[in-house]
Amino acid sequence: MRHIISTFFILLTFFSCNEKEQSKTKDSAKEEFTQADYDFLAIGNPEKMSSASKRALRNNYHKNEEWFGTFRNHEIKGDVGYEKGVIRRDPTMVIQVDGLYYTWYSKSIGKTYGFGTGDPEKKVFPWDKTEIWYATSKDGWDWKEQGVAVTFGPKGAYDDRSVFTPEILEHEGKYYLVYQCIQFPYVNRSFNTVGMSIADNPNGPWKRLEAPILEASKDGEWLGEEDSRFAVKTQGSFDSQKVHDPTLLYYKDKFYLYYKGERMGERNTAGGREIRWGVAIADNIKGPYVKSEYNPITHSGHELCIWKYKDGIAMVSSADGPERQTIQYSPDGINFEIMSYVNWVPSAMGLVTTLDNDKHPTEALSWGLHHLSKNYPGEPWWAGDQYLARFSFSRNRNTKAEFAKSKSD
Ligand code: AAL
Repeated sequence: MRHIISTFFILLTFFSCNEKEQSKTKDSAKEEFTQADYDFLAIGNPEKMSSASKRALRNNYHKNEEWFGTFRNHEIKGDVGYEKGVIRRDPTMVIQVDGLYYTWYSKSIGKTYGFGTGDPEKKVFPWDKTEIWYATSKDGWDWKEQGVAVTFGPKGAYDDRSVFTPEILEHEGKYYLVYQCIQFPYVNRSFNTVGMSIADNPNGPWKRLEAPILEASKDGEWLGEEDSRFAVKTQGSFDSQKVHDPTLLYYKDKFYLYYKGERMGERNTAGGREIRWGVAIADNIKGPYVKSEYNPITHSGHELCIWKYKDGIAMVSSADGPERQTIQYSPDGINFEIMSYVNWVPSAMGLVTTLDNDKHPTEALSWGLHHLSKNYPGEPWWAGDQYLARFSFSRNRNTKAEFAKSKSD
């Protein structure tokens, strides 16, 4: 009997503690919002809230004012603007060395034919048979092309067909280019890899690593023999076919290699392509890079645009998925939340690394480079040319002073 009574008291204590815990959680959830929040959002009666009002409170948009703004496009001068028959695309971040701005990008010359020509030597995409070139500028407007930085690897190597979509990281006096690689032949079912080249000077010479630093997970299963990347038995992980747009950041004493993944048998979702991002983390800059167990870390976006802000990581999600055209922030580099929505996102943004990122949430976006496309009537999109341009981001004019200034502009 004594036994039964003591068990009863233990259970009673457990349930009353648990109830206290629960009501504490409920209270703290309630306490997150103040009368000022309700007033700002014009919520007259917090006991009777519509879904939209609850979402507005939960998503905090009224507190994220400083993350909103507008992108604009600007033409640049010099060698890397529009040139017929020349592809210049996917610029890296813009770094500054000895007073000169540097950027690297994919460059190729010659007609694109698409897949299925029967000739494996023919260029299939604008970024096929592409090398990594670089340009410099004194003012960020007038750019001078300097030449090739990284070319294809030797025949039979992982990078013997195309090296493209580079990103740059300067770390402890050395320069690291990370980029996509394709091995011959380039077919619809090609799996791509991420390569790395290292230099002591931004003008090179660049030394490539013998092996890629990241590979597609290849854990889906193709259906049939036809070269279709949509015919699959199983799709596999979010990055089963492609690891794209590598972007390397030094963060919390480790190297964070962010990338875009594409699955075998890609589907459409939310009116766009099935695109997700992942991250692979290493202690040593040359790897091994270990894919995070939390991947995928986004369910939207296209070319990566990612930067350090305060203790966390911020990013712009561009073209695809339900969260396209948003700016997001994560306190730990893994768990991103939407902070704002934007009207239009430039393609393949290369941010400027010398800006004072912590000054303002969108300071890192003040200006940078991106690419534009020129398509020709009657030709498919992939037969068009791409060229570099400059973007800027201006904050919404919503303080009284800014509004007054905007009227006098
Ligand atoms: C871009 C990027 C990658 C793709 C191709 C060239 O938008 O996502 O770089 O491979 O298109």
